[in-house]
Amino acid sequence: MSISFKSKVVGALHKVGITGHNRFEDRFAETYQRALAQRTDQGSSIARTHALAEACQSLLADRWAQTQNQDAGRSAGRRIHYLSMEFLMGRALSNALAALSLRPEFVASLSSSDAELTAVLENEVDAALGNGGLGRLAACFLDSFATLGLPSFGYGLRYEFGMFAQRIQDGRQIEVPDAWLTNGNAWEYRRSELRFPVGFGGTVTSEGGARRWNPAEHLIAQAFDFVVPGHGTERVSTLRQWQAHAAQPIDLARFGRGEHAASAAHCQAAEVVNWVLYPDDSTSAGRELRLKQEFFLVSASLQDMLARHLAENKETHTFGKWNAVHLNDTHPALTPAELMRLLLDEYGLGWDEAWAITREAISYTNHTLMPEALETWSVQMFQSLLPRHLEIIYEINRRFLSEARGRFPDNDEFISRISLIDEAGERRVRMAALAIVASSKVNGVSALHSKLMVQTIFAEYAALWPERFLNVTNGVTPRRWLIQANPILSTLIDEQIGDGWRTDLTKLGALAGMAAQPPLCQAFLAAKLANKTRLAGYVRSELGISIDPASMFDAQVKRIHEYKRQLLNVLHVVARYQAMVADPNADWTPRTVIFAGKAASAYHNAKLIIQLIHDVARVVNSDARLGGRLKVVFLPNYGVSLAEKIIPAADLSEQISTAGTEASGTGNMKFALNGALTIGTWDGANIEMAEAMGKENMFVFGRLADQVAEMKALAYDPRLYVEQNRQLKGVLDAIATGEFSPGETSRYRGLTDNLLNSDTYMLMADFADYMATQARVDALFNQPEQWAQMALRNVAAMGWFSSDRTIGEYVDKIWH
Ligand code: 26Q
Repeated sequence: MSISFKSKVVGALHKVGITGHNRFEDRFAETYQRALAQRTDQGSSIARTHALAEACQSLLADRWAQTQNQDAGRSAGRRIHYLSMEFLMGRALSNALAALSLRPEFVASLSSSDAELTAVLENEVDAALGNGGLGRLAACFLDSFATLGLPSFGYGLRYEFGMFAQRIQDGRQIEVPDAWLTNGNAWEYRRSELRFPVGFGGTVTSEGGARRWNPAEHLIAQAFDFVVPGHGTERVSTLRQWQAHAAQPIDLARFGRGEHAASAAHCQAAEVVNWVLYPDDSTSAGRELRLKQEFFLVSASLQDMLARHLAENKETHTFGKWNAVHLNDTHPALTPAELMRLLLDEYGLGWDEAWAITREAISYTNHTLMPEALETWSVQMFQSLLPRHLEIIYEINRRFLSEARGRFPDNDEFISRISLIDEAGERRVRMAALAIVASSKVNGVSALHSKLMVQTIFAEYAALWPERFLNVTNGVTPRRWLIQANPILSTLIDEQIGDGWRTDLTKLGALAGMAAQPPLCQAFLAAKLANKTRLAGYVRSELGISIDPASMFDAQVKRIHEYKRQLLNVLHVVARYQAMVADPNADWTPRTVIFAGKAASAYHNAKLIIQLIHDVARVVNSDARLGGRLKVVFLPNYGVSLAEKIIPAADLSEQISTAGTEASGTGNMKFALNGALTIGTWDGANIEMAEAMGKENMFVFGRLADQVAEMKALAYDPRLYVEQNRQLKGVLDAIATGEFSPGETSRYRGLTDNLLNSDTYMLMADFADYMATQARVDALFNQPEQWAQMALRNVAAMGWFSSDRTIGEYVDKIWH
């Protein structure tokens, strides 16, 4: 470095209007310098990334201590504990710099160029400890907890390997372990004093009337804290992640006998609990490990909460009053059983008092309507791993069913449907039932989903307790999904309506009245083009494919799942391709169709869809007759950071799930917030978005949820749709006969036969409407100013979809 670091920093501070000495910023500069100097490879950009993270972390530690002090008093109110097996945090550095108001101008002057700054930020690996929407929602919620200043903790597991990294080889997905901790993690803080034993297995005995669990083994749960900074506040939230260790160190005697591996076998067996995040379709193999993970999270978190509660001189019986414990889906649904065990067996409370505390504390969010996705655990496995918890669950069930019988006498069928134990076949514990019975409130994640939830999967429980069920529509944090991901659009919005929207997203509404102004439309299009150009550069460097930033960027990025219907999108692409080849001189609107997403490793059809996208892309992208007016790209390894690149650059957002299947969606919100138009079905949160922006500002198509249900009930026959539609028949024939897979002509017969014979997700029924709607999309894209107006109306309507609003509703209606 030619000029001294300190003078650079002071210069930078002047540039952003911060002056003075011995202040926060000076400390940051000094900490950064020290961290950098401690690294032997001082000049490298990786060293800078680490040093910057360490400097931010040290400042955040002050805020953490300050927040904990504030929250310890009785005046702070109730604490929220958000239990989740998944937190998809993505990168932290850019977010931390923004939260600490040490933003780009400042950092830029520490680096020699913008490119270097970008490289420093891009070095950071994503914390990808989640599968998809549910995990990212938890991360957005932590951001809102901190920003809204709510006393709160997120609780999760410190997985050694997060969501697998996706590689593509010959068009096929390959899963590679995501070894995200290899280079260390500057953000985590090991809380050596916070260790709790977690038992497994063993027996239950009676001691003077009381039950006592004698576990066969204990693991130690060690806390690692990740500080989540708020924006526009010094408040922070904490993500506390548990790491499993063996209770005993290595066996020195065995080691001495030369049995090196055996001397540490129990250590490794303990740490297996933290090895991997389960993918969402996991098969029965390894299910026991998943149950162990779930209990480990629940037990350590509850012990931590109780210890804090008592350390603050609060009484055991007020635990529920001071602590809200929220279950992110049923994955932590052992919470009521473990809390009851702790209160009954460890703290000696009576059943009624313990149950009242448990019910007061717990609430639960459901994220899916698919009956096959509802978690159940075999009673036998429960018995061997958690015998005392099984007893408690039986007792909860006995009391619950006796209450229900009182209200619905002589209705055994009803009783067997609501029981916590599924008695059909191998007996199993129904985790959703346990969560509902033990919760004060149960919510769905969009208006439609919450309505269907009480009409279908949870109808019986809703009949018993209608007041227990409610809706809280999802939201996304505007800090990451607009301010950080899209600085160009953010600046444009500042210029139009001031920067008040940055702290109150509903202020975006002011844009609606300006949407018709031609100069604003032009500026919007220019901002979009800049983001598209950046993405085009990324696509070129990753895939070697050149795409035209002037073409429509049409994006579908999310987990690959049949219900999300990436295949319907592919059918449209093939239909368009065939039509273009048949009439190459027609006035085709240029399109770039962008896909990204991971398929669960055991999900055969999802993996085939990825391969089909690649096969179609190869044929389409190399067909000179199209003159580059249609391109298809699949960007590998979708995750938070890739989403931050794709979403700001999209013109069109594909949200095309079969109506009634997507609980909410949150990608849909991120796209609209960034000025993409949506082509979507009347499903999940698409509906509320359309209502907020006016239905005329969204491209809505397809059968409605009740029509889907009705057609299913009336023996739906997909072949009728194919016979009536020559274009659809041509598309299916081409795929089925191997036009895109000449080396293996029958590769996609399974997929096409499925569509013709069962078509569970009704692609055939929605195809014609989808095609017609895509034609309307093309027509509007040819009128850029009209397009921009509609996109601006979309942005203006998205204020309500901030996760700050969502969390506000949870606080009012659920957590109090
Ligand atoms: C279950 C058992 C064993 C192993 C894994 C799982 C498992 C893991 C993850 C089951 C489900 C998930 C993830 C579900 C999920 O992401 N759901 C999405 O949640 C979003 C936030 O509410 C919604 O917007 C999406 O609509 C919903 O699909």
